[in-house]
Amino acid sequence: MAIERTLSILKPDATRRNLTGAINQRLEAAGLAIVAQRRLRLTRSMAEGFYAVHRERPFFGSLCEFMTSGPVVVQVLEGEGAVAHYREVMGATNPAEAADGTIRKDFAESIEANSTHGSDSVENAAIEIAYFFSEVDIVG
Ligand code: IDP
Ligand code: MG
Repeated sequence: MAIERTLSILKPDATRRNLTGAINQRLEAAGLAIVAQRRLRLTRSMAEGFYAVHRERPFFGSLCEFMTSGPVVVQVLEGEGAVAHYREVMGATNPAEAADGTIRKDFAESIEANSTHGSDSVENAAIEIAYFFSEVDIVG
């Protein structure tokens, strides 16, 4: 399998509960290297742009409100098959359906406040990484 990069976001419910270190420990233990990382507060337009694919969904407004409710940590993760691997490490979108030992099972508060974002394809990972990082910010 190829070395890939994926875009991760530690969401406001995670930063609010001081879970950045605990989640990062899971990532590194799973063989996902944090090759870029930045903490910021998303503006409404940044959140709407990032989640534009979901703009027709009923939860879009609430999701953007939540994503701007506190700081986030945006990260680039690198490793073997990192896109699919991180999706496995995160678990299902709804923590009630997430497998034991996954980040969302252990940390998520709800289907919306589910602690982490991970890109869903290599193609989207490249787009999402470029949304937050320049190539010079990523040190593998
Ligand atoms: P994913 O994060 O597992 O890829 P998506 O379907 O891409 O899930 O949804 C993006 C985000 O929107 C989720 O991580 C979650 O925060 C939120 N979300 C998804 N489905 C719902 C829902 O049914 N109600 C409220 N929020 C949702
Ligand atoms: Mg998604």
